[in-house]
Amino acid sequence: TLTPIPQPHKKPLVGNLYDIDPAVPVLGMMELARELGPIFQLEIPGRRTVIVSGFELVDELSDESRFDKRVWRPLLNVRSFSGDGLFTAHTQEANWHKAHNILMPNFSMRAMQGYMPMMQDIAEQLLEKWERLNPNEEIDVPGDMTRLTLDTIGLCGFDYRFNSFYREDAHPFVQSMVNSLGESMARGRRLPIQEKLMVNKHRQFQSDVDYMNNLVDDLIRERKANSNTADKKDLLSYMLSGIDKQSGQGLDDVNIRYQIITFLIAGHETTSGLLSFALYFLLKHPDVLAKAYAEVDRVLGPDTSIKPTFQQINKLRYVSQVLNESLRLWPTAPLFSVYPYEETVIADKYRVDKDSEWAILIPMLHRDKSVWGEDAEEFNPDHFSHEAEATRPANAFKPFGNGQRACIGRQFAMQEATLVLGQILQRFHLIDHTNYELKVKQTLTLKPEGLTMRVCPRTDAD
Ligand code: MNH
Repeated sequence: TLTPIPQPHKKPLVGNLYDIDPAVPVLGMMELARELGPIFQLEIPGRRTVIVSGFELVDELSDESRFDKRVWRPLLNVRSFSGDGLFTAHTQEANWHKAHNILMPNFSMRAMQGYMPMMQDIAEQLLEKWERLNPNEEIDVPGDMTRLTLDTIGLCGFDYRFNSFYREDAHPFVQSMVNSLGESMARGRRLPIQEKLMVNKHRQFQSDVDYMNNLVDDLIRERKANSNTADKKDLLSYMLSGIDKQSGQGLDDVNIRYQIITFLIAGHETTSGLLSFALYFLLKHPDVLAKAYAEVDRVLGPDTSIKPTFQQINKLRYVSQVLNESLRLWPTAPLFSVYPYEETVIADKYRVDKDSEWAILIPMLHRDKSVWGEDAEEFNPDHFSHEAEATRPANAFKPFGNGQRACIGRQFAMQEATLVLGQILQRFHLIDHTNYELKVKQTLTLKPEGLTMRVCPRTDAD
């Protein structure tokens, strides 16, 4: 027998529009999930969204024979500047398959080894900046992490240097990207009548999109004009020369532009948030920090003049547990959406039709006590110990999404984050000089807003 899905009381005309703080919808959804349980729905005129966070339900929705990724409202808005790039393409679009097949080899183990020198190059810039700070200067953690991750994907992906560590303000590309992502999110909440009145917002949006397109089109043009294209082992060279064996076709220039914008967006905000949350948790958990220091000292040793190797980074098992545990409590891409190929029923009682939006609320999935235990709300990297990993069911940990539409950059992000976090710990004491209180900021992704810290060289204090 079918059961109705819990829903907060609906108001006339606006439905549940005001049940959630538009500045941080994920926090509002988390609150509602705590109140209403593992499944609930929200309605605003013309739109119904079912929000699922219980493990059993998510497990069923992860069945790829029945469900596919939905490019839902927020992503459809982003699509106006990332087009049919991998992230915002529908699975049925020819370009998704083509690009997926062409780009997968760029994320193999071997490819990861190839990115190491470039990742080290950018990490070095961050470390040198921090080493040169005066004792009382504070670090804007999300700011520097965004510099790091943007510059890393720029260099590894397109041999482009944003040189963010040589700028006070964000690179104009980041500004345009943040603006246009913000506007995309805002559009998801406006009523059609409100949307018509947003002339200035629309003009600004267009100018931001034009700026991004121009920068990227220049990159493509320059690379094509350059004869030694084939020597470069970055994403762009694969995009330009790769042939999909299945269709026998390559990617066209417009699609390549969308892919580059996609990788610049998908490839840096999330990893930057991950590193910021990880540093936040380390600042607040001295016991965990001590264990991480011990591992880094054992694996990397004290000599900071030697760059960590690929093999060493893979040995930083506890550091990667810290990162996974950060992604568990604050998965920086907190939602993804699915639809059923055919109308169906889940858990034998909830109807899933093809038109409503179904979203997986990852932060609450990751706090499901039936999987993670009574201490699910606590930060403890032992949630990712060998033993815990061996017994945890599949689909309980989904910070990178699901199945064939899961994150293509997962290993890239983890390698980058482990490298830089390992090196930060090798060199610095971390100081929570403001006694920071967590405030989560949501754009397309999550970040600890206003997190600052101080560092001092470990050699001085030990
Ligand atoms: Mn990433 C898809 C999270 C780092 C490039 N990424 C996804 C999805 C999640 C996600 C969740 C699935 C979204 C959906 O189902 O709608 N990604 C992350 C997180 C990090 C991350 C939490 C870092 C931490 N992502 C990266 C990096 C890159 C990247 C780094 C590039 C180098 N991600 C992508 C692309 C997709 C994606 C491209 C779309 C893949 C596809 O659908 O084919």
